[in-house]
Amino acid sequence: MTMSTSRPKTLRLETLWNPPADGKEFSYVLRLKNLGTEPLSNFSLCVSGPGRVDPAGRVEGATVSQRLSNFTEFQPPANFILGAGETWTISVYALSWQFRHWTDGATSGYLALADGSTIVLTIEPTRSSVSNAPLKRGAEIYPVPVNAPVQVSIIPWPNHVAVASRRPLPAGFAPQAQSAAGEAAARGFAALVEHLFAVEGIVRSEAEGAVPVALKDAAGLGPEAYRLSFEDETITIEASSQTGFLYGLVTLGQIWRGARLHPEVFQFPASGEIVDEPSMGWRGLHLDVARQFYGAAEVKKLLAVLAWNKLNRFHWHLSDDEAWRVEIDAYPDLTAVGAWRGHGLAVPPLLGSSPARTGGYYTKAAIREIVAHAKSFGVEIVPEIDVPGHCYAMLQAIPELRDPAEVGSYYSVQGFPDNCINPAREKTYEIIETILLELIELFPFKTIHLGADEVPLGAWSGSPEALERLRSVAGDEVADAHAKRLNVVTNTHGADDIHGSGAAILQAEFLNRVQRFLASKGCITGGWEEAAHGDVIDKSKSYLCSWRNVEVSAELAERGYEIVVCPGQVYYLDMALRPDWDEPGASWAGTSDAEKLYNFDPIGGWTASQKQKLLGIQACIWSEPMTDRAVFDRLVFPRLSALAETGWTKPSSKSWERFRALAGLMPLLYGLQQS
Ligand code: TNX
Repeated sequence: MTMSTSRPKTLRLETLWNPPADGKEFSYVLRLKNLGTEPLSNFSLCVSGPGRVDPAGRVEGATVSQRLSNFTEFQPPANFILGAGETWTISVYALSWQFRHWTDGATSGYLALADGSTIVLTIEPTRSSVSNAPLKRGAEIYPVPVNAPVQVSIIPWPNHVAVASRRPLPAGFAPQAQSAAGEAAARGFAALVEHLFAVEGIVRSEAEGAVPVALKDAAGLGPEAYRLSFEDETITIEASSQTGFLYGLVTLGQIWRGARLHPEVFQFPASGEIVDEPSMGWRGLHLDVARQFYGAAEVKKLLAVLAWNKLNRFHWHLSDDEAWRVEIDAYPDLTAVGAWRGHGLAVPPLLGSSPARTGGYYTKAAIREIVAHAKSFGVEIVPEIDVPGHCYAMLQAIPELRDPAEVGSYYSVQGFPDNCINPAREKTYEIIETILLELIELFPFKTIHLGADEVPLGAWSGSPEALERLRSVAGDEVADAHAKRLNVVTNTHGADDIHGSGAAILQAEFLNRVQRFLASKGCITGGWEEAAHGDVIDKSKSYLCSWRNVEVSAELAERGYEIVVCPGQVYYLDMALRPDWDEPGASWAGTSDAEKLYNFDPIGGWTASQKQKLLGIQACIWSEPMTDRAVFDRLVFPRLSALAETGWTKPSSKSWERFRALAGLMPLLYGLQQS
């Protein structure tokens, strides 16, 4: 149980990163200052943030009494008293990886007292001894220039633009539908602009001066295509589907906003046409809601932002080691236990969460509403439950997913022990299939992502049930070798490559069976690239998100997998914009600013036959560093729009200069700009 939590102003935690220099090793220094008048005793210090203290490494000034991934509890020396005005200094000389950015260090800290209560500390972002630069937060805005290279403002840039002359700006628009698809699009568009730009009144009545926009069915156009034409005061959108009409309206809305907000730069055309359709079918965004929780209101606004960028897939990462976020009727503990972190709970306050119970989950009612909302914005949702690895929270809620006779430990790359559900147990399949049936019922797109990433090399090496299964499918030699991995610490410098290992064979057993189950329910299975281990999933009923690099993507396409390209170096939006300390985010995969992302070719070096396997591209938001919503806006925008243009616009029509001139008009999620 969580006990009371207080937050006095008199206790302060400062953290400092000293990079290695002049032959000296690095250190991470934590200083607890007692600025009050009372001495403090009988306490321990708990911190969390993306960076991880190595429990086996040297620590001065304290001992590490608990560590789970990035959550660390430090004990002071015996009988320690922190007197008024005094400072307790802890120096850590071993970390899972060296810090590079200001968001790497502790983002929350508290004291745990002997009676179970906690004291929340005032905490400043970690400083680096070699950088005094002000820390960056908020989106980097590209101001609209005085002279833009184009006269109409549209992102992603359409594939055929032939508009001319200028007419007085309409006050707004009144779409006039002639079919159910047109009507649905008009309603979706009204909701969209209400979400994003309510005060502007883009959709309004003729009584308020709106110009009518005729929505006409045109059977010959593709499923996301539209033709927008301007002629003698008449505006017409032709399309063959709801999404086509919606995209035509979005283009019209964007042109209107440019001309209204920057009348000296952009025009509203009086004649001509825009004929447009996307070059890639899958233009997505992945959001990790496990590491940090995003409420339904945030998800809905994000979906509106996707639609304004003509992005059409939302990959919703609903579970991970740190939390389980979706209501499942058959297993209420998944959310009762797995959706919350806090001091003394099954999952401690990881990644900057507070000692008080924090987190949350989506009820089925909330999910249905979000799915319907997404549909009206032309966005299909792919839910992900990440199995068989990344299951620490799930295992806290449903211990039957583990072999009861399992001994020893293995660790994931993020420092979670024994975080994989057991592929050799019948019970595992019973539970997973029950969960999947509930998910299938919630998500009509009938595509379910099973994760399958980053299973540790030593997974299940202490499970008699798993070893027996391995022995029967791969023989004694493989099983004996796998048993020897028990308690061997791996994953210390990036995720293990488990190709060909016992862990990969057991994972393949699991995926083969679960993928067949999903297919029997008419579903496509998604997976991260590791789901290809053993080549066991049916390539005609699955797709992979390939994250290492474009060479891996090409190789998987060559092997016949359908591919969504999302290389960490450029499309992981938790990667920092630049390598500097003052930039938030991570950089284990690389750094890329909006220009680099814009110019990146996701299918560089692919052969024509490999290109046949391209579904499209997506950006991935992993949430470890996103404690602060101004960090979210900085990392996601305008890079998301740069990705959207890569997915939509033909390479020959792309132009960074034009994109930069228009990007400032695109919405942010929280509206937090760099000051
Ligand atoms: C890798 S690549 C992960 C995630 C982390 C992310 C951080 C992959 C499928 N998994 O678990 O959040 O790196 O950048």
